[in-house]
Amino acid sequence: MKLLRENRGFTLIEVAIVMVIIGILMGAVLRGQEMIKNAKEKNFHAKIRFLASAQFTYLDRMGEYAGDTTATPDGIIDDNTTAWTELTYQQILKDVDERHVFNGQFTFDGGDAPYGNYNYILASRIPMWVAQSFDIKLDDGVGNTGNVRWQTLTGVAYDPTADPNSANNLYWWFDR
Ligand SMILES: [Ca+2]
Repeated sequence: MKLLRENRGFTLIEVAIVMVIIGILMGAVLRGQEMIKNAKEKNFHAKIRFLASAQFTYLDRMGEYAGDTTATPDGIIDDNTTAWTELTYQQILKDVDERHVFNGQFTFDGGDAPYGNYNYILASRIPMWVAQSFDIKLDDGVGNTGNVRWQTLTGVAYDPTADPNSANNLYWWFDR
């Protein structure tokens, strides 16, 4: 009789308890992933805005944008390397600011279509959903119109049906 009791396997209650524990653990993992996702998105938004304000700080201090290398500054950033050298020399930015949380980097440039008279910050290799969320915050939420634009790494412009995690390059004409 004792032997029978010991070999009876798991009771329903025991199975239920184990399932509940597994459920709680999975919920915690998913919530954790969601929190990390949100934190990275917020960090990215804050960082790119910080870079724009860094250029305005430099403009205020030096009378021209960092990276505007024409002999008589024309207001258009034309050299990203110089932009970073000047911004870090003025201690407005640090070298590490050049990279973002999605493992791509920021580039300052300007003078390109469709807004040849203005400057942009390019953020490379960010998930499409982050590009879109930034566009919604600052612009129109559409990838091929307005001051915020994004496209795939191979230059395919705005495809709202694409995988939201696909890598995109984001352009923000921050001084327009
Ligand atoms: Ca847009």
